[in-house]
Amino acid sequence: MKISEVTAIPLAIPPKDGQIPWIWGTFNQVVVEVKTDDGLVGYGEAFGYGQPLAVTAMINHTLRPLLIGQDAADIRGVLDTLFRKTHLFGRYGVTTFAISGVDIALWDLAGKRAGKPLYELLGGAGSREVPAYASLVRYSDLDQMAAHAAQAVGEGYQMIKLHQIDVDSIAAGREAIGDGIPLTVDINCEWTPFEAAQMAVAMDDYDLYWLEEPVWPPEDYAGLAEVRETSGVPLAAGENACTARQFQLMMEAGAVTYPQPSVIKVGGIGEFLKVATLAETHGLSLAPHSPYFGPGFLATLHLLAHTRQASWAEKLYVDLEASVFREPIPFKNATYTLPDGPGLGLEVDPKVLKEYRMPEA
Ligand code: SMN
Ligand code: MG
Repeated sequence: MKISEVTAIPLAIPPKDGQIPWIWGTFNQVVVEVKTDDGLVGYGEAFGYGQPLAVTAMINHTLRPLLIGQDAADIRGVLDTLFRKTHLFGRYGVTTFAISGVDIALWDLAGKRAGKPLYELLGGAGSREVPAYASLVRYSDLDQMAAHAAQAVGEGYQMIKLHQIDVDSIAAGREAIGDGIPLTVDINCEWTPFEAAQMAVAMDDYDLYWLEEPVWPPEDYAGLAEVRETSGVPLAAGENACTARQFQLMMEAGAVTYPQPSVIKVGGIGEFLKVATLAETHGLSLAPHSPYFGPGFLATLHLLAHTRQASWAEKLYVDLEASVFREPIPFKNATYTLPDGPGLGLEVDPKVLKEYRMPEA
């Protein structure tokens, strides 16, 4: 079965009315559509928040010619070709985000061809129930932040992540959610290791389950290891790491308690699985990064159910005006039920792809 068409579709679906936009702009989704000569269509997603057109161009102009005519069933071989033929453009960043989207689409195709859900192709799942934690956006208004945190707990979320970066906000967040709920804080790479160690200790007065990406730059694994050791606070990081190679360096440096592979950035499903194996051999639990809404979120649910190395999926606490899927992902009491349709398990809605498609510059 040969690949006959590859198209990256950049989307801009706004949040529902009244919901706070994320500081990085719109929640762009780059959906990757791969067709084969026997009439099947697979969907993937490549990371494109803030910069959807760069990733779209990488797929449509650089990867597409390498893909047309290749055997869609040979996912490993195809991925190896993509990585080797693009390494001159930089292995870590847009190139690997783009490759991730293609990889997910090829797995979706493989599932559709076999008539099996992705988790079965991977070797099965213990349970199709996947609990989620609520990941709040960063609020400038503390009362608004506290109200959303309390609302999430009221809806049944068993863990909350804040993106606030000052101690007062963390105090307010803890007060809003009460003592029994694990609280994590995501800094998005602001501080030197010295500053980070001080802030980690100060924030840990409010009992942090993990502190996420406190150090700039994100690949300062020695700096993260220093913060982890001197503060004693569990650290999470990895959404800015691409390929299992970078995770290997991170884990060998002792940088993280919770590695956070992001399936639409790390290189796709195959690369995520390698990270899961690395984590297992280092005795670490995964905390996958998944503030997504489309095929990348579904792929994460399959991986979580299959690897059983993580307790929660990350649910960005925002709703979008429309979904790329015809049906919602079954969700109750802050827990998703993995769909068991073939491939990723849900059908993409072509009307939504058309209506929210961005013009390509
Ligand atoms: C994050 C990254 C990208 C988009 C939204 C949120 C954040 C997280 O770093 O881990 O949730
Ligand atoms: Mg993060």
